[in-house]
Amino acid sequence: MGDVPYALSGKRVYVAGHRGMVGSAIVRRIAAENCTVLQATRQELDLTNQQAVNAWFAQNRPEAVFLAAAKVGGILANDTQPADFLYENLMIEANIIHAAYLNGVEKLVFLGSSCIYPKFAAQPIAESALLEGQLEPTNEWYAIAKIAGIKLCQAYRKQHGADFISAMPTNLYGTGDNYAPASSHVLPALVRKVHQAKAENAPSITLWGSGTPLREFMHADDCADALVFLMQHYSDHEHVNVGSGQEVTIRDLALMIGAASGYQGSIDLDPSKPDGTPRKLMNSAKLTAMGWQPTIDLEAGIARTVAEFGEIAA
Ligand code: GFB
Repeated sequence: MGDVPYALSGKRVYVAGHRGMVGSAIVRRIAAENCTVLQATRQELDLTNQQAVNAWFAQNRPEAVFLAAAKVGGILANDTQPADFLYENLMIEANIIHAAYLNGVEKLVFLGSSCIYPKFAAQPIAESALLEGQLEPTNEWYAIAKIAGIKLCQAYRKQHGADFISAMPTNLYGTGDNYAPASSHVLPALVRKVHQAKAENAPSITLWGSGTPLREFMHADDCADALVFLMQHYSDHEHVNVGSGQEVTIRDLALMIGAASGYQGSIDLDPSKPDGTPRKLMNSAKLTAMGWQPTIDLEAGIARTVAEFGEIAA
């Protein structure tokens, strides 16, 4: 473990957002790194409270930080709670990044999202597409907050020499995901819809929108592995895309989930719900050129997720 540019071994590592899907995957992943994992629940530390964050950092003295705490949600939650998505995410990232600087954190990885890119960016989307065009309106609030997070990392690097980097994952799913219908992302939403339709012998499930948008999916365990890899190996100004290259239409995703669940019903559409961006496949060549690859393909990840939801729902 000592042969990487920034080894976690022996370090005090704070995982902000450790109860979330990505944060919990990071905690599982770094169990193998011989480090001390620091975490604080929402009751113990309100990340939107600057004083509380500063006091926690001063007391706990983390050396490395994974900034995976955020207000997240699917297309409908983003579209209907713009103030929460903008305010909470700006506060969380500004408080943590500034406290990390004040307390001499050696390395910080900030987690963003592929929605930071323009709605009609050239595909696959390279890191250089940032700020080249208009954002997708359903999630521009979240996107603006995440762009500000990238810029905070760059600014503290430029002004103070802080080793703060940013990773932009594609659409994620996995263990510990949110399955609440009104706020979840599409993959867990469809796992739940198919499960229910099968249990009730319903003839069909209903997709929001047209079913034609394309999305790229990655399992949270792969994402956590990439984030640890970047913390260990990457130190530069520009953010890094974290994608799988596995892109499907929403309709095909529903068919894959149906097949994995043994559900034979048909697909209806609800055009009153938004489609969002038509396509957001990321170009992850920068990451793969460093020597990192995902290991969980979409079919295997869906099978695992369907099985996990079956246990939750039982
Ligand atoms: O995953 P999702 O909610 O978010 O939706 P985005 C992806 C696509 O799936 C959209 C369609 O075209 C939805 O209309 N869809 C079909 C559904 N049925 C459903 C359903 O039952 N539930 C949901 N949620 N979608 C999010 C951003 O965008 O992506 C966030 O809002 C974040 O900010 C995240 O960036 C990664 O992929 O459109």
